[in-house]
Amino acid sequence: MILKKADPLVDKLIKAEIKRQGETLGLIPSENIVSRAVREALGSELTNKYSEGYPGKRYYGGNKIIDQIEILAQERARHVFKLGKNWHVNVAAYSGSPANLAVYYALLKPGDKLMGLSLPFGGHLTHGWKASITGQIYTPVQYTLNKDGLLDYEEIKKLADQEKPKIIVAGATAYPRTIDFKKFADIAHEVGAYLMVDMAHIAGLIAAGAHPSPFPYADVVTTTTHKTLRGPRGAIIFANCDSKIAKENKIDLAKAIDKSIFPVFQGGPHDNQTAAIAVALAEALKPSFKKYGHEIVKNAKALAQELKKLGFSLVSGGTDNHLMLIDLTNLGISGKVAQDKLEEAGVVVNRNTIPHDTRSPFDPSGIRLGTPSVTTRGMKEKEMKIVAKLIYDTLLEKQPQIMIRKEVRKLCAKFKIF
Ligand code: DSN
Repeated sequence: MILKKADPLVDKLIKAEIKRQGETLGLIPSENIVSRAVREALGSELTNKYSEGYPGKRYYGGNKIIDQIEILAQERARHVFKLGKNWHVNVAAYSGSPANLAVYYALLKPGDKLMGLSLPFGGHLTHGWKASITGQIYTPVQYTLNKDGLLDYEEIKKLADQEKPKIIVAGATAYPRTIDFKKFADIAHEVGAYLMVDMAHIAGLIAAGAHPSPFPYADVVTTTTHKTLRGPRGAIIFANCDSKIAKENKIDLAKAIDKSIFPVFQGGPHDNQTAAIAVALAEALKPSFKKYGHEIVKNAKALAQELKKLGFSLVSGGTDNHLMLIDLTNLGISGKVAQDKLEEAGVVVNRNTIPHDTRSPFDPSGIRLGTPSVTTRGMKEKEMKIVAKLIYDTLLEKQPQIMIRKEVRKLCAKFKIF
């Protein structure tokens, strides 16, 4: 009511976006729907505060309460991922990209080799892709996937042995299969590299026990907090204080990473965001979140299976996690056309390159779909079959688009967000 009066235009736009989210099927695997409690913390008066520094070591007065909030978020993060005191937790990074860059700054010198999964194969910009500063300041070494769209640990090992990177990043934005963190650790540690796991996409699955944890193996783990973890936008960096590689390099991981976030990359943390992260982490500690994480995977498997039944070709043949990639090559439509058609019908996905794509990233051969949001809405395997059919009818033009849009609205009305 207050916003409506103060700024009717922004109020109207927010309401339009709420309506759009409510009436469409959000299948972008990096998106989710946060609780009202998370939104309340995010929209709280904590945004009024400046707190440069860390708990007990602030550069501004008035931070006694903020300190408690930050410590609470750190402790909850430790509980969610079942970590001992040897893991240092930094919850101050604004988001995933600056968190990753801050880790590199802490551990690398300009020109050092940074090895990660190539972006068109499902990696991330910040894993050393040439368009990102991470591929410009550091020397990128990029691994890819085999012809079946799978990580090839022997090839990754060969590349690591040959290039001797300083950091190997394990983690992806478009990889539908389980990642073997032990294999990555063996490869990295044998060449004296740090294993950094960017678990952003699968953090919620790891918290729920629906994907193996990287913590027994990694030197550093980064994550965003807004994907499967279902919190506000933000990031967490975890540093393993027992890291042998760090000790060999005489680096105090915790100190180096904290310093890199502040004062090297950032000024004051976003305290409202930290509080919202703490709220989301408390939610992730509940038994219902465990169930949620497993349901995301069950739904993804059901959606993948149904899409395959309908004749779609999926990269790697299916999924073990929350996402899948449809290879549209034999349908004769591009990822962009598919994304646009689906959006018209009320199904929101993102176009994506597929491994060994011959098309451009702007108009690639695939689309990426995931189940975190629809699972939050309460949809189950039965609904995934309906969703698959709606995608099929849209892309193969089996029904007039207006009819599909109606069906999408009806389904969304049964599984309300707000
Ligand atoms: N943009 C995110 C995603 O969609 O996967 C990664 O940061």
